[in-house]
Amino acid sequence: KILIIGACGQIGSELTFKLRNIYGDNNVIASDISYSNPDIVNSGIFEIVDAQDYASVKICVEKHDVDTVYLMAAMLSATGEKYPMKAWDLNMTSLFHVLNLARAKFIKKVFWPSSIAVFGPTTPKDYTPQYTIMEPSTVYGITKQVGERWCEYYFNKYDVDVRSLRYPGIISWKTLPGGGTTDYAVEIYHEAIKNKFYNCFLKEDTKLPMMFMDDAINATVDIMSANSEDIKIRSSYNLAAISFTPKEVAESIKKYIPDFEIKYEPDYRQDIANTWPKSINDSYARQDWKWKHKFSLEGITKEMLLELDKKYNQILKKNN
Ligand code: VAH
Repeated sequence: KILIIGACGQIGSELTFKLRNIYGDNNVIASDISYSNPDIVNSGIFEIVDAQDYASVKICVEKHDVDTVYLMAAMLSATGEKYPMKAWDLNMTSLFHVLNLARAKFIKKVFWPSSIAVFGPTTPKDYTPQYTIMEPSTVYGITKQVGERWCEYYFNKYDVDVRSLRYPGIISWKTLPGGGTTDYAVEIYHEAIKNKFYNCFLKEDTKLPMMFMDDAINATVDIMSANSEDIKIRSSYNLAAISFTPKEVAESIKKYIPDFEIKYEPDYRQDIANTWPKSINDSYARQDWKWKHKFSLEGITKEMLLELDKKYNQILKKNN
């Protein structure tokens, strides 16, 4: 059985639906610290699990005979800068609990998300290689860098089958992200549909690695279903699809909503984005377990506007 910790979140929620489609509803247990996402809570087996409480995780694992855990609970980059110790505690304690359950053989396989946030201001920014200088300057990035070291240590020392991906910014329409720096690339579509205007918290030329949620979910399913011997990197794989700037997103939206307006008022999240790469070299993922992305910026914009137009107008129709 599969347990998703943090199933109410941006990635966790879509991972829950995808894994239920593949493995069957009764084989996937969704869990989170609260009932914050009704779509998840009401659509299958749901448990309250506190990822920072070893007993809470262990009880759920034993109750449902779990052998695979996707640990998707974390505090992201922007919120992490506001609450550094909370971000460190949540991101690290939850990882140790899951790794130690695997070491003690209560579970067989672990997925843990890393991020391009492991790279810092001294990392080469263009086509950032898998192996390079990593001096992350955000709390979130530090937790991802040290988490990768622990994942590799538990694989080498205790034979724990833990697999990880350095996700770029992820764009989706089903569940809003929380507290990320790349969240502008989600908010902009919602605001374009609702108000035809977006006040962007990053500068127009801030180029960042990005990916549509479907690509990120497929990569996660692919790496977890690959043969163990094909997973040659046990820290975390670079993963890439496309890179773009807020200006490029705005231009792609204007093709559908010609009178869409955007303003740029950079805030503290600009300082975070400035430390991250512009593009990522993910050749190891493409060679080791045949990763390839599908969605271009045009494809993302079309899908996002189509789905959000349905979502909001349906609400508008219902309320009229
Ligand atoms: C964040 N969405 O913005 C996350 C992600 C690369 C960005 O790690 O913090």
